[in-house]
Amino acid sequence: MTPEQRYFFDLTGYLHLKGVLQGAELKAAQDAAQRYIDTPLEEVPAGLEINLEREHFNWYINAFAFDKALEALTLHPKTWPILKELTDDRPRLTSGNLMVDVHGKPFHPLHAGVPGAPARNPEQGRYSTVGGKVQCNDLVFFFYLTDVYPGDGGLIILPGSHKSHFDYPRSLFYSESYTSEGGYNAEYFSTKVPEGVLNVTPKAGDVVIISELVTHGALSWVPKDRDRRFLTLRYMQQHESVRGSLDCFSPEVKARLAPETLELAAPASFGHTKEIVARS
Ligand SMILES: O=C(O)CCC(=O)C(=O)O
Ligand SMILES: [Fe+2]
Repeated sequence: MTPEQRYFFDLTGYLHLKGVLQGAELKAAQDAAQRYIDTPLEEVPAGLEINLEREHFNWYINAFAFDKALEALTLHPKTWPILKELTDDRPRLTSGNLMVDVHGKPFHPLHAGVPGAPARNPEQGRYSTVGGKVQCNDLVFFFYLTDVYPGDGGLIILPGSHKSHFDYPRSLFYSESYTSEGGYNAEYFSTKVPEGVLNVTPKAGDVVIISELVTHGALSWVPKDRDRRFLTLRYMQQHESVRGSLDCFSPEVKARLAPETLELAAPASFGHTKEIVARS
């Protein structure tokens, strides 16, 4: 990580890396995503799943295991040094779905992966700095496969909120986006960007990295002729139990993966150094 990246990530809770994927590499990832999207439901490989019913996105579960061009992104040479630093050389892949945001899906309300004070639950996400380096045990890397332009909608972030000392008051922004019972309001749509909220507009090939602790969500998607596609790779530290689950991928998914991806996805003790880490 460069000093600029380290400072910016620590300050804001996110990083926007431009042009990580280019040319044939980007095209291969885009084509693989298209092949998954075009797969008839009855032909989806075992362990993978297309879910078009969920709120906010069309979900293409375990897309990273669908095609080698997508699997390669989990250990991409441009994001790997950042992943290693942010996990203190203890990376573990815990999820890799393709999300497709289309016009008509509701607003994705502002949320953070871990509500409440970390002290209450040791399994909750943590963000700190040790020895001049960030340590974060809950990270999301969004690999963008399509362009987002200002005014399109998409990802919103409250910069700096990963270090907030207070719970996010839901009445502050988009107050109608939650129901009175506290659930997501599926009838709510918004494309507003009030002061204090940041709308990130990546282009195809860009990567946006967030701490899951930063409060984030997504504006309703405006274009009718284009969708928003991104591979969402979630990482934790290898010794974390991923909130109760020690095995994040089924045998069918694991059977499709290269040995180094399997090692990346494997839990390990705090003191263990993974081969993929030792060699790089
Ligand atoms: O739509 C987005 O860009 C945000 C998605 C999101 O909140 C998540 O995957 O955790
Ligand atoms: Fe999220």
